[in-house]
Amino acid sequence: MKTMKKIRNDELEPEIVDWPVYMRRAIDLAGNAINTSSNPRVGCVLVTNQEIVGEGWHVAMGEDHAEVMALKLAGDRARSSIAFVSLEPCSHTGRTGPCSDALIAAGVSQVVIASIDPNPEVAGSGVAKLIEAGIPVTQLSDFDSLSRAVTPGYFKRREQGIPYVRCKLAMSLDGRTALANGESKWISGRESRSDVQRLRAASGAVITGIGTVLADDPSLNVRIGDLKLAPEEIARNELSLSKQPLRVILDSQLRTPGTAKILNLPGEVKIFSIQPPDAVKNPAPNVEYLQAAGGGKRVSLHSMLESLASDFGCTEVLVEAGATLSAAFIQAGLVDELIIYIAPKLLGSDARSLLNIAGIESMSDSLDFEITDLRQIDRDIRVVLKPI
Ligand code: AOF
Ligand code: ZN
Repeated sequence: MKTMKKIRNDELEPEIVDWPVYMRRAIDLAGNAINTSSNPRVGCVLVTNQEIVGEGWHVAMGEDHAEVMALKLAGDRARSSIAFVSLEPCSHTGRTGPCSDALIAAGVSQVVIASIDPNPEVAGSGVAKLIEAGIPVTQLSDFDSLSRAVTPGYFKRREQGIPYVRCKLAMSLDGRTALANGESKWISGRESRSDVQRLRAASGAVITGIGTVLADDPSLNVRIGDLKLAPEEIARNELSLSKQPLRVILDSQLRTPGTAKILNLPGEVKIFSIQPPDAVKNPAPNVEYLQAAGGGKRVSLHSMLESLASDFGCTEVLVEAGATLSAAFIQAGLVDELIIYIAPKLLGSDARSLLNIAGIESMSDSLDFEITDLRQIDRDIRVVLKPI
C-alpha cells in the first residue's frame, strides 16, 4: 500500500517546481471566505499542463466544499488535472458529500495538500481513500503553517477545544483609552472602526463585559454598510454576512439592563453569569442565560470559551472589552492575537490606561509580544501582535 509523500519546497524536482505557486493560490482563495462558522476556510486549484482549469473555495458552512466548487467550474477539464487543496479532502458525508469521492469520480491524476484535517471524522482517511483509488497524494509540508494561519480557529478548536481569540483595543499615543470622566468617543478614526467591523464579521462571537455594557452601551454588531468591502466581496459572502456573530456578555451578577442596545438588535445574545438561569428575573427575548462552569466569583474565561467552541461552534472570537476584562484574557494566556489601533493624539496622564495589569515589578515579569503586522489606517496605526 502506497502512502502519502511529504515534501519540502527545497526538495521539489524541476518538473514540479511550480507547485508552490498553485498551493499559494489555493490558500489565498481559502481566505476569500470572511466567515465559515465552525468549518475551515479551504481553497482548491485544479491544474493541467500549467494551466488553471478550475478553482474554488468554501464560501460558508452548508455550502459546497472548495473541491466541489472547483470541480464544477472545471467540468470535463478536471479529468487528469492535479488538484491542489489547502486542506486534506474530506472523506465523510456531512452537510455535503465526501470531496475525496468527488475528486476520484472526476478523474484527477493526483492530489497535493498543505494540511491534514484535524477533524476526527477525516484525520487521514481522506488521504487514505484517494490512495486506495490509485491517486497519489503529496503534502507540501512548508505550506502547513500558512494553510493553518488562514483558518486558525478551525485548528485551535479541533486541537485545543477553544476558539482562536483576538482582542481589539484602541488607544491614544500615550496609551490611554478614555478621559478620566469616561468619555471615549472616539479615540480611533472612522477607517479604523470600519476595520473593526471586518474583525467582527470574521468572528463567531464578539465578547464583552458588563462594565463596558454599562459604561458605553455598545452595539457590537456587524453593519454591512460600514464594512468597506467591494460589492463583489459582499456578494460572495452574502450568506455568512447575513448572520450576526453571537454577542456575548460576561455578567457575573446579571446586571445587564433590558434596555441595553446589545440586547435589542437582530442576532443572538448569550449572557454568562455565575447565577443559575432561573435567577434571571426579567429575561430578555433572544437572550440565552448561561451559568458558567467552574464555580468562583467570576465567570471562568476558559470555561466560557470552551462553551463557545463546543456548544456554539465558535472558531474565531473577538474580545472588545475594557481595561480589566481585556487584561484578564491576556494574563490568563487566552489571547492569540492582539489588535491595537493607535490614534495620533495625546490624552494626558489623567486619562484611563489601556489595560489594568498590576503587580509587574521587574522587567523579567513584563508580558511580551511580537509584531506580526503593522500598518497605517488613515490617520491611525494598526499593530497586530501575538504573545511570545
Ligand atoms: C474539504 N473541503 O472545503 C471543507 C472541508 O458539514 P460539512 O459537510 O460542510 O463538513 C464540514 C467538515 O468538512 C469540516 O469539519 C472539515 O472536516 C471538512 N471541511 N473539507 O475537503 C472543504 N470546508
Ligand atoms: Zn469536503
